[in-house]
Amino acid sequence: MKKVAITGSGLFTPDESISNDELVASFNAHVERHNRQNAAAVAAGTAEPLQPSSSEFIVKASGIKARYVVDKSGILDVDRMRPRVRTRGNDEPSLMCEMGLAAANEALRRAGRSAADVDGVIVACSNMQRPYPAMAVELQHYLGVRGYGYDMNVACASAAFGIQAAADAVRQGSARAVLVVSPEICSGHLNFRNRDCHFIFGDACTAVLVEALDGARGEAVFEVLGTRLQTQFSNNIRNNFGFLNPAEVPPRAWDDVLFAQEGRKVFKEVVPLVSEMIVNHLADLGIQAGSVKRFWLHQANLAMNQLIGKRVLGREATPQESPTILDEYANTSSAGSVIAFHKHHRDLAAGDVAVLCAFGAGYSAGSVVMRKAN
Ligand code: CO8
Repeated sequence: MKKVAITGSGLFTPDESISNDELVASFNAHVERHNRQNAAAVAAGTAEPLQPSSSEFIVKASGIKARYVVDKSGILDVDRMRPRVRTRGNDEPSLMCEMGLAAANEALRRAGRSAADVDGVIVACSNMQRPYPAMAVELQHYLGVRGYGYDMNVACASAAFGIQAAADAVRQGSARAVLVVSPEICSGHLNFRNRDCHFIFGDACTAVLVEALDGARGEAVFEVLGTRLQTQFSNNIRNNFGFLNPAEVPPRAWDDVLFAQEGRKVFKEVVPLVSEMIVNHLADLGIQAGSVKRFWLHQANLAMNQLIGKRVLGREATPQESPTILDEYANTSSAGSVIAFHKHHRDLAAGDVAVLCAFGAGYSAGSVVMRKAN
């Protein structure tokens, strides 16, 4: 069996960013208009007024200060409150493919590889732009990769699941190298009219190249010491969007096919699940948690990550040990932990051990324990 490594990573960040103040101004304009239009019903006691959002709440509850998005004006337009995405012809790359190309090409460049060195492309993310042809096959085509491509969706944990699949393929010799690409256009299915979640998500795309350790020539090479996956059914993060929506009787409400969650319950249930998974995974590999130099955690909530750090280390993790990118990017679903990895690995030394851990809807969680090789 071959030893396996992550030898390059790439990140696509949309040009446009929305601050909390900008998002809250749009949301509150919607609230004021709705309450004005429904003033009679509110006065009669037959309708509840909508409550305004606030930047202070968002930062305090989540740590999020801004988010990058594929279309700012459509989201902030009170008459629309969703991104505008140009409908593309079948003969041009999809938006997800375009984002994937940028991230994948950077990962290849950093790994010192080209498309000719790659045998597989896995698109691992929460939402596919269409069911088929698979996004991964389209991306493979535009990258010029021979071999195979397939899509997988395990919500926010998708990248960790993709890395395990890629590592298994390389280790067993069925592929020389596999790209794991996570394009997330979370703004497309976020309910910007829902105060509880309108601030949570942002858009981005990441890619990592997984190949044999032997012969790796990336700028920074991380040997994969082990991967672990876990799932446990929960309806606390749910999206009912699907191909049967047009056939469903009675039809669902417009907001029932968008992201919804019980944030408090998710927080309480996922923290112990993830902390135990990391502790057990490290113990099974004979690694002391205290010797781990970096944790690249899923970027959903700052307090959640601080608590996980505390449970794993028995003390608070420093910002260097557990870097945060959600302040700038918000929750980018499966891309989040890989963005943290991409932006915060260059200072590590050869021999340093680090953990990438992603978690989210399902529930689903995955950890990748790595050691820096060069
Ligand atoms: N402004 C002002 N007040 C607000 C707002 C707001 N925007 N929103 C809620 N409030 C109020 C509430 O009404 C409540 O008031 P009251 O106490 O009077 O009832 C009070 O503030 C507290 O509300 P919450 O209990 O909801 O607030 P929390 O402190 O729990 O914070 C969070 C909410 C930030 C959502 C927090 O619970 C959290 O982050 N939890 C973890 C969630 C998580 O990790 N989810 C992972 C989901 S992501 C994932 O898996 C990917 C899914 C697929 C990708 C989807 C892409 C779109």
